[in-house]
Amino acid sequence: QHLPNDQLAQHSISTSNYRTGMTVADLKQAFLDNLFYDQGKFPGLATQHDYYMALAFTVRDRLLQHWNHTAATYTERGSRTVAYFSAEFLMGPQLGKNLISLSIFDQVKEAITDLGLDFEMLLDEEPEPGLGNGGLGRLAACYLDSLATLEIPTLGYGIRYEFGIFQQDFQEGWQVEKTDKWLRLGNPWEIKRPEWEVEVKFGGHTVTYRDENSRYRVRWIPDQIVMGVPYDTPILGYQTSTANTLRLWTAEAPESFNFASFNSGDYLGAVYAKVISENISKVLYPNDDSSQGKQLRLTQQYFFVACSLRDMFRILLGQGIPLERFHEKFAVQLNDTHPSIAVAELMRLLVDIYHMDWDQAWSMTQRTFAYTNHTLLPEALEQWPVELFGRLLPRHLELIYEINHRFLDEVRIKFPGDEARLARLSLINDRGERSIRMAHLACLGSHTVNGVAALHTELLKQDVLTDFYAMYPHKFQNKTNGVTPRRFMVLSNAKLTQLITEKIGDQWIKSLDQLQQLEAYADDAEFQEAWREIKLGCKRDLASFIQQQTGLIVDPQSMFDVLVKRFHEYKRQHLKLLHIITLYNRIKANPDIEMIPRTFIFGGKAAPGYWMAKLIIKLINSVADVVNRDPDVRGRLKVVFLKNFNVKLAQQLYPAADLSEQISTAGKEASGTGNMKFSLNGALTIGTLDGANVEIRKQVGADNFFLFGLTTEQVYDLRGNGYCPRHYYESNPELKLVIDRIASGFFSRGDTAVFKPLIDSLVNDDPYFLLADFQSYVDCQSQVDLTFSDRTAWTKMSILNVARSGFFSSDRAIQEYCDDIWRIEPVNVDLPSSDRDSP
Ligand code: GPV
Repeated sequence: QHLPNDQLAQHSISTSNYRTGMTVADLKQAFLDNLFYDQGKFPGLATQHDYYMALAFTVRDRLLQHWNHTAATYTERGSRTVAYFSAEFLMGPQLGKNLISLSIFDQVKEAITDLGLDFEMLLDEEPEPGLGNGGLGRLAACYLDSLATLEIPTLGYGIRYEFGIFQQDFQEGWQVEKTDKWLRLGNPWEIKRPEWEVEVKFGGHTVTYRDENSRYRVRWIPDQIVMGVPYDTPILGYQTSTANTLRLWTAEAPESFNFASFNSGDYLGAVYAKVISENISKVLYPNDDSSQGKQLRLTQQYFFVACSLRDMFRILLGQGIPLERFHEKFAVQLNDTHPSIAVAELMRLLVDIYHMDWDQAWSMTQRTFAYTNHTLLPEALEQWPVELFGRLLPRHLELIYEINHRFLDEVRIKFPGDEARLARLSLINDRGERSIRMAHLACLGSHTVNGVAALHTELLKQDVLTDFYAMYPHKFQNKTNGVTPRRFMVLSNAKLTQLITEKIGDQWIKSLDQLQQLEAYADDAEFQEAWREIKLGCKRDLASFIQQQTGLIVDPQSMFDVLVKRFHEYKRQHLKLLHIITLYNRIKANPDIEMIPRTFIFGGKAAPGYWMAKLIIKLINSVADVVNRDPDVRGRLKVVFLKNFNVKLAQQLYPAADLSEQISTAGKEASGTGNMKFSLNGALTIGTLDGANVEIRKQVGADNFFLFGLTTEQVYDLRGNGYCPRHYYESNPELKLVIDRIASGFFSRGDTAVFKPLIDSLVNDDPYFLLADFQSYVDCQSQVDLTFSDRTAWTKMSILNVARSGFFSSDRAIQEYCDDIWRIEPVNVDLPSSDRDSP
């Protein structure tokens, strides 16, 4: 039975009482109330965490109005909805972000401060929800933010990992990993929805049978069943009434399953089966830009995709929309190939369960999905051995064979007699161990395929997906990535936000292009001074954080030169290191040499199984040890490696950076998004023509960007003509000295073995062309120094970088997805009149 809607409206929680009121007095009362009734604590016994929880619940009460009304509106209207499928959502802390969205940051701060508590400390108390590795997961989070802000009905679908990305620590300079128990003290932002649990099948075999019309059908007889239970988190739009939902799935054992073993006395066996089921959502795979090929990973992928599609059918049918309109109700975006098994699963649901004919099912499937590719690296392109795949998903394997069969017939018509092309395009890779190419399944099952930066999309068309481009050129689009200014400017850089708003008003927060108006102040001496003061303030804050974390004292007047991102050889953190050692060597050779003081700041995790990346981390820490202690350096160079880089730390770093290092080998970084966050906080970029760097340089102007290194084409040519890194080593004395110093054990207390694998790789192979780019990089860094010593010139460039980076808002990116891929319109959510104008 249902309560009539008008009852709901009449008794709708009103903002005039303290439970959801927005005045400072209401907020104080509600906070104390939650401390008492939810945490069951009185102030004398309460921990920082109790205070954080009480505050989080106070905020949650205030967003439920938005959340419930949004859900009611979408349900009533049967609104077209984006379903964003992603194995990762790197959301970052929610409290501060929600305060900004609700426009109650200042009131809440006042209420908490009035009560005698440290507001910043409470914000800091929130554990990071690290359900992602890096760029891909953070992009999903920025996109949810923009979708809500643009009032687009959206469901984010993914996995509620019990352990997110590991916590990084250092032992003797080596990375060590600790499990991330982010849920240990409870998560106030999620609501469990056990009533919407679904069953997911695994394994077993298929049988054929004839239905009532004696049509041939297939039934899947699984040998394992797992329950998926959804947990919902609200995603507030910025200053809108829209609150969308992030729905993450947890695996649980079915209550009744394995009762047989229970009754036969195999109690431990039954419990063991339960443990096995629950392993599915236990831990996030810590690999970035590379696939591990483990069965558990495929299990995770199918688990969340199957849960999500089932959930979408429940919603569809619950709204009385006929099955045949699934693709009109939902636009599904596949965030890389991780959820691409959805193509086969939707076919299975339509054909096997709903008995739709193949052609209609396939047409609906292709109209439902769109696929975003995030990488050109061969090791990241997922391929599942047919063996493994068939054991876990026997019916899906049959369906993929059928899809492939029909597809290859289509290829034969378009390209008669081209056997080589058939082999290249096939969903099945026949070379070596037979495997399924998930990128091919994703391309084929989608109406649109997009890259994440202009260069990346071009390289997809010319290289990685060139045969698909030849088949379906109309499917390919570019959608350059973007980042949300709400988190990465308003929340993390309050002073800069205030200064900008004083000059151009506050519309830029929702229309980032308006930052252009700042150009008028680029030469204004007073504005420049204020701009510099803000940067200096952020650098002071970071300096005190560094001292507290590492004990190192760094000078806020020095240039803060920042390189933060996941560790990967293609991202070339070790090229930065070659530069640092070059400067160090110059000081050792000539202790009185004039040098612009720099603080080098590193951050980032390496995949636990990626040995070379871990060795690079060790080398950074070893160089830091030597350089920071050497009295000859006289503080001119400081090397800091901040452990456990995550969203929280990122928010402290971008505002304090002078120089943003974006130094990947050209043609390797699909886009990058950190590059955009730096630029929007007034850092200047030193970078290669890779990923979105190309577009940043175009937007801010070549004069306001430090460019170095080979182009993609030059890299291809050099590789084709037999690249010989040793030649660079032998002919460049400064480079040789750097490499020899590392090899000699200078940074490792005489140990010549430890860094040998890295040195050998560089001098003999150098697959990422560090030695080829070394001189260009070092020269460009001298240019950086020269510019930095002219404060006015530097500040002007910094202002222009911000003024011209509005393009990199995720709002712009999402608007393009809405217009060109999803064909979806906003839905305005109206709150009951009593609440509309609050606070
Ligand atoms: I594939 N990316 C990532 O973080 N993890 C992955 O597994 C894969 C891609 C990244 C790319 O490396 C970045 O260049 C890009 O900016 C980001 O995805 C978002 O598109």
